[in-house]
Amino acid sequence: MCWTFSPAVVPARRLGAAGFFLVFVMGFFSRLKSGLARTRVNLVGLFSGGVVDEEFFESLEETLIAADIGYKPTSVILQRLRDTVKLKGLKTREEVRAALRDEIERILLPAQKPMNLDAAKPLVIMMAGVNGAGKTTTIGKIAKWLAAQNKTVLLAAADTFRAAAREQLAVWGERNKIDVITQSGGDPAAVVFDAVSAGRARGTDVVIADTAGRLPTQTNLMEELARIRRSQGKAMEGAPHEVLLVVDGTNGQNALAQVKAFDQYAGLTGLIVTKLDGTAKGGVLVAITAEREEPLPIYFVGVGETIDDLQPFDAKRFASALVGEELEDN
Ligand SMILES: Nc1nc2c(ncn2[C@@H]2O[C@H](COP(=O)(O)OP(=O)(O)O)[C@@H](O)[C@H]2O)c(=O)[nH]1
Ligand SMILES: [Mg+2]
Repeated sequence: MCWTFSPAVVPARRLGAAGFFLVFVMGFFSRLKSGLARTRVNLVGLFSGGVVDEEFFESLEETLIAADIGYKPTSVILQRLRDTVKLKGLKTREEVRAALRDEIERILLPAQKPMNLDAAKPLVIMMAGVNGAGKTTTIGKIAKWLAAQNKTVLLAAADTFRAAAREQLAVWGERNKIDVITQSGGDPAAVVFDAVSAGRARGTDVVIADTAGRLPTQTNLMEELARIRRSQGKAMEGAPHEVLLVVDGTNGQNALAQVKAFDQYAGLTGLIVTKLDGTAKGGVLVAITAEREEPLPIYFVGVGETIDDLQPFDAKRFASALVGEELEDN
């Protein structure tokens, strides 16, 4: 599965010549792992040998905080790790690494949930996020992923702020041979209304609405997002069925504030975290998930710029990749 090599070139370049070779021959898990290389690098150093003592725990704590796991989740993880070390009599750092992987996986697992593509027809998905988070790129990637599952897709170019945004979506649409609903007028609510109506009329499986980037502090734009959401409900009862926040993984802890604000205005149903290939802050997924008792599903993670660089989120794989363990590709 996923034996394409071109998509992996981007993270590979960042890893230098050795990384290039590695990525060239590797599959699914390795792509995630190479993507998380910058987050992982400090952890790998910690686990490369030595005794399990107080100094080790202190370095581990610093490293987890540096990976943007956050203070509170880090202290919970550390406490549980110390308990496990005592209880099970763990002696080696390698054993602690496995225990850490289990702790991270335990936190992330509730966020691992596949999107139910058959919840409605069309299933209407609205994308939201700050500028440059990766919304439009991710829509292209999801469209390809959906097409591979024989789902018909219609895109709504509701980022009406920038003409370039419409064109960018049109290019993604062309590449995937998918229609894009646009309007010369500037009202994003009207564009999504049209797109959902067209999706219903055509019997399309999935309608995905792109929206303009906005900051949580831009109250009028956040209110506009709520209006865009309502407009989809007018075209089809219950729509949008998914409201996804696209979060730039390099934003680190700021992602937490984004989740809160976008949820408040638009009622989020899930998350996509992008750019995990270029960040030392991959731990932010742990921070986001630990924040809520019932965490939002993380449907996908983005690990590169090309169309194949999107993976359904898998808690175990992510935790293993983060702590630098080996797992079989599949
Ligand atoms: N490295 C990397 N770049 C990404 C990823 N997702 C998106 N990008 C890049 O981020 C930039 C902004 O993406 P875009 O989709 O236009 O963001 P938007 O403003 O939210 O629509 C583009 O250069 C994308 O190629 C990712 O997972 N990894
Ligand atoms: Mg965009």
